[in-house]
Amino acid sequence: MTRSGISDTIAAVATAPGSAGVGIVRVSGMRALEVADGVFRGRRPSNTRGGRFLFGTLVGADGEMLDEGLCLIFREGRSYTGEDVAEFQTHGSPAVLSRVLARTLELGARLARPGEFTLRAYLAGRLDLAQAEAVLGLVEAHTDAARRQATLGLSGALGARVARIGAHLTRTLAALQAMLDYPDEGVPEEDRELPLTAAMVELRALVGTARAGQVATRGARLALIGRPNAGKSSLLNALVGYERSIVTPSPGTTRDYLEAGVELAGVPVTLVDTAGIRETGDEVEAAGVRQALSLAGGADLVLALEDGSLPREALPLALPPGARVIRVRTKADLPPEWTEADTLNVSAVTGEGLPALRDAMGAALLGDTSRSEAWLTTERQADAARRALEHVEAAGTLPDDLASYELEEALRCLSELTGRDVQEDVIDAVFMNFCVGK
Ligand SMILES: Nc1nc2c(ncn2[C@@H]2O[C@H](COP(=O)(O)OP(=O)(O)O)[C@@H](O)[C@H]2O)c(=O)[nH]1
Ligand SMILES: [Mg+2]
Repeated sequence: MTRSGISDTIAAVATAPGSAGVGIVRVSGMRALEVADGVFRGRRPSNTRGGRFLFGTLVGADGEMLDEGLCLIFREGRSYTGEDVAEFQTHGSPAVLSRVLARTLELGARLARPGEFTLRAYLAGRLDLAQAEAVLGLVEAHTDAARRQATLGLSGALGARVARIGAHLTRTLAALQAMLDYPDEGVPEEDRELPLTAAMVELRALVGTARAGQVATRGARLALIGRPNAGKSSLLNALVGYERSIVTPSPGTTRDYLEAGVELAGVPVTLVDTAGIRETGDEVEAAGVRQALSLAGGADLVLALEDGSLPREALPLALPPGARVIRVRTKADLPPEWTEADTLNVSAVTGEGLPALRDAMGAALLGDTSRSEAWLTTERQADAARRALEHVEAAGTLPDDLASYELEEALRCLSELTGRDVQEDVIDAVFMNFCVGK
């Protein structure tokens, strides 16, 4: 499907549905300016140079005025898609936009598929696949961390990071080839070892950003777990800054789970308050306990709370294996019954320890990734980078001729990441997630 209909002229409403000050209809393709001549009255778009805009009226088939507005003109080679493009800025009314769009379709344009403008930009070589994904990330960014990563991706920073790793691999391959071709000459060990080590280190760091990248774009779920009365609901309220969850001195108050959203380190985090974990004869409460453990298993991060003002009791049930956990000793304002080194002391009442807890949560979610570097932000990118790393690690353990094969495979995975060497179905899957008009 990727390249089918690529010579058609396409049109779509580019702005969000609903009323707004301004709305945009976009037309791209060989006949874009001819279509614009048909719908726009003023100076003729097809007689206008690229990079200009015209003021005039938009008209229907019978010459009826649909709206007043602007026509922006971009010429082939100097537009988002790389093709001739006309953009109409009208009043952002659904009635106006649907009539203007309908008129462009009557004049020979076809309705664009989701992401088709960006797909054309990709096919024209104006964006690589990672940049196209960044466009989508920018359209969908709800937090500053997501926006930052999308702009880094769009600027080509991810592509540059990948290219640097590729260059190390190419140098290694050249050294291996020289050793095979001229076995007597002797290739200095460092020509082979240094770039391979550099590639491995940089690729590991890149793979290590995948988690942060996904958390930044998709957000994270964080479950608060502990015995009844450990202070889970109080801590959730302290973190969100208002009384979201009921707090009482009687244990077993929270039976169902409850969610609240906060932003942490620029990332949207859903905090989940759960039923206190204990052995109980109450069927509803027992169901809540089972649910709490399964929520902990599905969370990106678990806060395991223990009351610091009472003698310590182990949880009657084990936390799911593999869960990322921050241990919290609650009620730090009361005289301590116990302490432990790697446990954060927090009081929901005085606020003591909350900044340190927020820092720890941010660090656990984002890792030690540098905010100024480009991260892997989609599962597709992460998968390609992980496969590249496997090949590079394999190369490090193999004799030269087999190592060369692994390095070539690694290079293939890297070019898949930026989209220079990808199957059509992968491209289709990327653009399927876009909205119409982008
Ligand atoms: N002194 C003190 N009491 C707390 C603190 N956090 C919770 N509590 C009290 O402990 C009891 C249980 O708190 P709650 O948040 O409902 O615990 P949950 O059952 O784990 O949700 C309530 O009486 C709270 O007022 C704290 O930081 N300091
Ligand atoms: Mg509670």
